[in-house]
Amino acid sequence: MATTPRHLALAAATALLAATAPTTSTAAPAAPPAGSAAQSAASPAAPAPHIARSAASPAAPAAHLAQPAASPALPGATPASVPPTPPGWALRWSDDFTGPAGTPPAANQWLVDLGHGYPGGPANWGTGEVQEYTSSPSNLALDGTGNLRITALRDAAGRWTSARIESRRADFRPPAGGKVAIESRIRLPDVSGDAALGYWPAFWALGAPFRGNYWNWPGIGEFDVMENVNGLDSVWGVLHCGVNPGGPCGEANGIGANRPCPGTPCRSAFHTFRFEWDESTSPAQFRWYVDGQRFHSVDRTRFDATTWANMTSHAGYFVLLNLAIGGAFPNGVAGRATPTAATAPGRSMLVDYVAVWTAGGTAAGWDAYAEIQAEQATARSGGVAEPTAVTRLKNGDSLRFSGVRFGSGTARQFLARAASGAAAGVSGLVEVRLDSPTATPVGSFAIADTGGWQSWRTVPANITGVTGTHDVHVTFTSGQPAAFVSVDWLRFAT
Ligand SMILES: [Ca+2]
Repeated sequence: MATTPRHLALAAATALLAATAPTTSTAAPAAPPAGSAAQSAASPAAPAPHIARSAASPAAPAAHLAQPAASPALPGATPASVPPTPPGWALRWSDDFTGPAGTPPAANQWLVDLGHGYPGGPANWGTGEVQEYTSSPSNLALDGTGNLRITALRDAAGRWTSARIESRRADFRPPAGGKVAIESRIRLPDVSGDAALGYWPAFWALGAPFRGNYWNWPGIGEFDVMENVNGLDSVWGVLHCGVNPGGPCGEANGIGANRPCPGTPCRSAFHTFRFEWDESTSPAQFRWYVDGQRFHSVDRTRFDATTWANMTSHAGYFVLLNLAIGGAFPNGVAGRATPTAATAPGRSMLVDYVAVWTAGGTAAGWDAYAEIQAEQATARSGGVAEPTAVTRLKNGDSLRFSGVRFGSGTARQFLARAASGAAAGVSGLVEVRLDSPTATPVGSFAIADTGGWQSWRTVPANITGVTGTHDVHVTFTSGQPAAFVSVDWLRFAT
């Protein structure tokens, strides 16, 4: 996406015309008209919170659930799913957007941005875009066939609404010496010509320190995996970094490249957009792909050490999906203000999946003393893998975590965040074993009903001292066949 506090950089307004024709190889978002800065000063705060948990929005009426036919799949809305993880890679996070038509994206995966900016952040999301983001199912909903649908709408008064979501997780980065891939399969809004003026769909990522600050852009880094404006058959990949204006990323444009979508126009079919941050190469490299074809890359050698550290040495990145209307980028490419009276409302961006994988690295495995997420187990037998936990574990089930590093300290305690909605009389043991699922447990705790499957508590257990690196097997033992525990995460302590 474009950027954020960019619009406050008055000096950058002169760069507006730098973003021109869609064939310009480095045309990325340009600065908005200087007038937007005045708007920002005049509207210091919006009345409503701008980020809300999607769970906080009103639930869709039950009627929505019973009427998937009311949301017919759009042309090209071929159901698909997160592709299999290739050898050497590990799936770190994903959402397939599976669920009933009209329902919101999973609240435990996504934050829903609302209004015209973050609380205390720049107006118009820093880009000059004009729409209001909402959590209304008419703007933001699953389509019932495995896609997220974001739709731009215009009311009778000419006001635009749309939607923007961002991942709760903000730790997407390569393991030391490895690489991370951030990928989504998207069908862009099916609109072109004058009817498309102002449409600005994007799939992108921002550095974790941006969340809650909102004024440290672009130093914290921004990877625009896919941007598209005005219905053109073009995908832009852009890196933003350093300072604004100017700096090593040439802000506010950033370092970008663009090309048409392979085979079919971006707006006519699903295409796969992928970004890789590769620390296994020398120099390290950022790469952009569409349908597996690389169209942009940026090497670490372009940056001074401080700029590189500022965008790569934090906790990682969170991903965003949005459909903006108007703003600096579409204006700059169109050479005029957008949207116009000819812009057609009601067109949707369809997102089949978002997935993040990592590969390689010297830090494979787990730090025993950090939270080890149950759903990321190297192997699982039984239970149900959900986005943030493994649920409904029962007697005989197990989880394996390969390469848990205890280091030189001696771990003497095991802790797990667990919940149980087991019936009266049902209980079981959560056991830790090293290097074999049948080894004698080094420790365990018993658990029964905690008050429900969502009533989480952190349960400690003493273990015999452990050092070094081991495969940790967590096994579940009960005298009853019913599920007795769900596990969110586990960790060790000295
Ligand atoms: Ca899907």
